[in-house]
Amino acid sequence: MEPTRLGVRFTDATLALRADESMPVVAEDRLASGERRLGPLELTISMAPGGEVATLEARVRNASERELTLEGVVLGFRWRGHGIRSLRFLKNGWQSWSFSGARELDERGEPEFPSGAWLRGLHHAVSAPPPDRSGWHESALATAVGAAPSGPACVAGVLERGRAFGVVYLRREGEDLLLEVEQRVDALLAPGETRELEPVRVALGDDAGRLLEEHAEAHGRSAGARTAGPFLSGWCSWYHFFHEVSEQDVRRNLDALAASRDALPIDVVQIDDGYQRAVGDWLETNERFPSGLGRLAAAIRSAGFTPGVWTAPFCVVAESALFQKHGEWLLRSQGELFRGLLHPVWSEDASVYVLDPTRPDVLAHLERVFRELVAMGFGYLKLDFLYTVAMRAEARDRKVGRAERLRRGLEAVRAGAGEEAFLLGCGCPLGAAVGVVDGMRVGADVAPAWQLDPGAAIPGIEETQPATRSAVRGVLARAWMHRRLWLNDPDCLMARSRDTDLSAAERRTLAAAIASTGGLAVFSDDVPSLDESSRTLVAQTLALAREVDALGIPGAARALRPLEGEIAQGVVAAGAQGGVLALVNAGDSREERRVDLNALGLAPLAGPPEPLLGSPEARCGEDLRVEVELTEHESALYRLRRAFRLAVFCDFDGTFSVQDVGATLARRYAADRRPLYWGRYQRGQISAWQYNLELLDGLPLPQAELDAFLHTVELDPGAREIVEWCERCGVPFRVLSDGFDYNLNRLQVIHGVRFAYDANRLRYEDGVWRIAGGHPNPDCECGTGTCKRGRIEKFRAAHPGVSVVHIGNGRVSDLCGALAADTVFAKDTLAEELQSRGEAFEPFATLRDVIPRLEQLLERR
Ligand code: 9PG
Repeated sequence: MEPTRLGVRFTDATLALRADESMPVVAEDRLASGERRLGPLELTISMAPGGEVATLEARVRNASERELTLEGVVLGFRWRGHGIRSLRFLKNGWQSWSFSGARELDERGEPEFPSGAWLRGLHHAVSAPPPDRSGWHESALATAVGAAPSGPACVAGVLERGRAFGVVYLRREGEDLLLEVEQRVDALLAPGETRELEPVRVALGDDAGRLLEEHAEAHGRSAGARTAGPFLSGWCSWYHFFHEVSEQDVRRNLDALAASRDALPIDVVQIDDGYQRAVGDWLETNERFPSGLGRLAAAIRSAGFTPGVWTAPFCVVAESALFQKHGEWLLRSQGELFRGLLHPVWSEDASVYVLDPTRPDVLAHLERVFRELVAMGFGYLKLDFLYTVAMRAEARDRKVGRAERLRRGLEAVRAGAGEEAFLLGCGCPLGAAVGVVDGMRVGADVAPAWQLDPGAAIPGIEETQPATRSAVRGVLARAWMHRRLWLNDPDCLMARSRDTDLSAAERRTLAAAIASTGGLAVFSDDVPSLDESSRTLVAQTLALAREVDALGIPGAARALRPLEGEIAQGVVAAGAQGGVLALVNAGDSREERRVDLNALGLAPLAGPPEPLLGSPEARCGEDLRVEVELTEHESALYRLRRAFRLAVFCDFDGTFSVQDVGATLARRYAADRRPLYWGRYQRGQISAWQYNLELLDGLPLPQAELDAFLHTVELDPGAREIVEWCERCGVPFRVLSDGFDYNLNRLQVIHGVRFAYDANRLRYEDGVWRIAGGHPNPDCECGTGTCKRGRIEKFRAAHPGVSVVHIGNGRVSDLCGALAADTVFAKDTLAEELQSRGEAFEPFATLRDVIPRLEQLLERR
């Protein structure tokens, strides 16, 4: 990969804003490290090549005496000698709903858009491609390009943080591939002013899927992605009730959800579009919601769920009080108010106007609204139609570019909502939201129909309009983003068999896409009217998504052959113990799906793939080639159990990590109460878990402080090695911890290590800890929240004949695990306790000492 070209697009700022971005590259030079003068601009480039990966940083200075509008900066590369006859690439759409799927890199380039620049601008960072991009293909944010189904590949993209929008342009030139990464800034630069651009990253390898994952990890790290939150499931009003939703509908469903808590365990109950008096006035309800938002949130909370609410924070219609009061807060275009979309249900004349976050008063307003919603009790905020604020329009402060407008608006929402609220981006340009949102919708809307009604299709954006097929395409194409940039939101499951045009096969396809990618698991049906088989589909999908997500952070799901077809043919999500395989036929005819599990590194299996969700049985020979025939729009989901002879369970606090997180926190933050409860615990008056509850439940330890503390937690010097060794040898490794999921999630991200775990649950509520036992076992004397013996016994029942190793250091929860294991590695008080009981164990100092012993155990079996 050779750096080739550096170019800039700019205009004289005294000119009025052009209606589109068709400004060509006006100055260019060779791309190399150092300073370059391009016309009135001075560019400083630094390149950090690292083997097969290069990261470039760039800075632009206006070296002239005039104001300039910096439209964009181009960094170009040439990939020589890839030797691929027919190249394919992943086209990633600009915002949540935009087309994402694989395409052929043909000679023609991006097809001409049939419906004008404004409409194109709903789904592209650049509403009208400049003439010099004709014949080029494009992908927003990042792309993978290479051979299909497998072979050499290149990933390139912009590690966005809200300073610019990245677009990667691709074109074949003879044997070479030209690859130009553009950053769209669209902001005014004063004389002498300097701007940092976003980092650009380019990497080569032989596995497009793996390259995309590494790219997202690098992006997440550089942008401070919020990826460590717990798994989330929920119910949403939209896809059954749509705009007509009423308070009564929500309450009926709330009651049904509370009554089905055991069968359908969910966290969030989310009210969608339809409650508000007018778009823009988010705190006031219409006549269908007589109690108002606050009371409804309280009802949801007292039923034991997290209340969630939908808003379109930047959208305003003429009917709103906000519009009447603050017409001056809106983006404009050529002397008129700018329209971010047309929506006949929201407004009499369909016009939807857009707030201008370059105004401090608008930011203060956003902050106020979201502070108020959180004060009402909403902990989950779905933020919709976010792209509108980043479209080409006139803002008051022209020094703030389009990506930055979105970023500032989102940051104001975060400032108002606080650190604990879960923010879900929807209709959102992806990159600019990394580090602010917790979740991101990664596909078009699902719908109770597979395909869009042709009568409703808008030329050029058909593939982005609500349809289950389009949603599934995006979810598979963007599976690699999960837990690297945020938690993926695949959109809602609709499991009902009435009031829907989805066939049973299509419902299973949607369920399989949600379950196998492990993101948010939200369903949207009228719960009281669900029949038994639909309820089962919901329950199983939620449980499987939870299981896939629990395979470890970052996310485990990987699309099969991501460059091959427009819609990936399936997903595999597996750890050493196994996982799930989804095979998808989004086509309109019967098709055979084949996958070689051996080639995927999953051999040996403990048995044939087990059909889930009522999927058809698959053929699977000794060679682990799986074959199944799928009818149109049908998918099959399988559980894969991998064969292994040895399994390792490892304590976390003081064993996998150096410090004991829970004990340190208790000592530091509950010092006053600790002696009292410690005494009670020592005397056997309270259990270990009750001790935890007394000290930690309600702990007012601010999240930022906890995070700062977690950053000081070190891992055992052999921690990473033992995980890697287990992965390499096909030995399941699982952390068993009487600590908390939140901390384990954070620490996986902080240390870039991935492991599955069982632990207790920790949530923040009103600034304080709320803890819950993860796996208590009343039959065990340990009295912990996560009984290690219970976990190990459950594992043994499912895997008879497997030799179980337990590694630990503590006398309470680890003793209980140790006594249930075949081989015990012990140090500290666990070693003392076992010694005094005359129980066998192997002493160790660090996990490094354990690895050679595991090797012997594996050989001996
Ligand atoms: C509420 C809905 C739901 C849904 C969101 C968003 O292209 N379109 O016309 C289009 C319309 C609606 C839409 C997406 C696209 O849905 O994704 O979950 O909240 O708004 O109005």
